[in-house]
Amino acid sequence: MAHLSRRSFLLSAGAVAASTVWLRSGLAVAATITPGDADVLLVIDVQNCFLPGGSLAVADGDKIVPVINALATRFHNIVVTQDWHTPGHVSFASAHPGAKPFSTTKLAYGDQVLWPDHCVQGTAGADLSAGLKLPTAQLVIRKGYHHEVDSYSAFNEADGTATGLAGYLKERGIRRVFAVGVATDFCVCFSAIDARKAGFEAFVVDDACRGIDAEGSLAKAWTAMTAAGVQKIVSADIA
Ligand code: VGL
Ligand code: ZN
Repeated sequence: MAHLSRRSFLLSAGAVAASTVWLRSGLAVAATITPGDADVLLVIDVQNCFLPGGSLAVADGDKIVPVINALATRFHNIVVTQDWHTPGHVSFASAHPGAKPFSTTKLAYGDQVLWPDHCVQGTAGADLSAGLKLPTAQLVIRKGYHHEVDSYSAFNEADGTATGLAGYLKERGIRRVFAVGVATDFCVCFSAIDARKAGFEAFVVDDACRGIDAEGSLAKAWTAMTAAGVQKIVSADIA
């Protein structure tokens, strides 16, 4: 024990939750998160439709692929999501005569942004990016497959229906969820907040995400995530 470094002392003291630890001296020291058996990397919607060239492309979405691949080597548990819509899905503007993409409509469960057609089941656009290298991923969970209900969140559809992910993670003893992927302000945000609601600690690895950022949606998402207790970290915080 005499040779414990300051970092491992802090880790063993259980003091490390995020990227910085403040010592009583007022000094801030960088701390690292070392993923263990109770941690999962949740890789959200890194699908062709959301990457440059796709029908609902997120700017620089491709830049996160190598960051996620590197993070994946650190995690014992990895779950991947796919947005997985029926043809003519209720979230598509094309399903609402006269409606423009990125407009909003009211559905039974609340406000719904109407998107360009994207991530239709079984199409190349719905495939995970070919650059994503996640050989150790344990589960692929699909969402948004109910024709009349959208699902930004990996945990709950827009009408509240559970996807089963919370039960899966709990049965596997997972306590902390590290969310990455696209879009920060939609599927990552809703998933991270629902992770908190389901009782998990939730982290968003900011440099492993990109947002759509329509009309201030990215700033709004961070306000909501912070209020829900979601912690913003960067990939360098994980080793
Ligand atoms: C998403 C809009 C529509 C996302 C999915 O993955 O963030 N955004 N469907
Ligand atoms: Zn979608």
